[in-house]
Amino acid sequence: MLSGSSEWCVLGGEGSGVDSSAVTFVTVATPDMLQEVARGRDTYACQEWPDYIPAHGVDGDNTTMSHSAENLQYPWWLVDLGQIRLVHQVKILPRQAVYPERFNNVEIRVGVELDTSGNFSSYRLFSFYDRVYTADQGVLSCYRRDAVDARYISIKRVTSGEILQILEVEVFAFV
Ligand SMILES: [Ca+2]
Repeated sequence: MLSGSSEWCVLGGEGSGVDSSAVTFVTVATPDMLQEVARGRDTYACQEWPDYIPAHGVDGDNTTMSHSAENLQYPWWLVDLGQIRLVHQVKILPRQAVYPERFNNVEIRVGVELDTSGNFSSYRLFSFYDRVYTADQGVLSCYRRDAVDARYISIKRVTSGEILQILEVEVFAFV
C-alpha cells in the first residue's frame, strides 16, 4: 500500500482518451482492505421449509441451506450485519446438486433499517442476478467498486413461483 494512503484511487477512463469531464475518482478495494462481516449474524427470511432456517445461510457450512417454503410469491432472505458497514462485495452460493436453476432473477439490496416485510423497495439495489443459475457457475460474486453503506443485505427472487435456496452468503466490507 502506498505510504500515507488508505485507499487506491483509479482514474476512470484512463488511457481511453475520454473527455476530462467523464473522468472520476472511485475507491477500489484490495483484498487486505476487506473483511467478511456476515458469518453468524442474525438472519431473517420468509416462511421456510421445515428444518431449514435462515441462519444456515451464514453458518460457514456449504452443506447447510436456507430454503423457502413452497408457494410463496417472492421468497426472500436477509442478514443483519450488526452495524452499518461500507459493503463492497456479496458472495452467494446457491443450492448446487438439486434444482440449482431455481436461483434466477434475484435482487440483492442493501439498507440501513430492518425491514422484514419482504418489500425491500426502500433498500438500494446492490446487484441483480438476471440469469438462471447452474452449479458450474460456482460462487456468485456481486460487487460494487464504489461500495455502499449498509447494515442489512436482502436477497429476493423477483419473479414468482419458485423457491429460494441459499447454501451460504458472505459479505465483504471495508475495515
Ligand atoms: Ca450454510
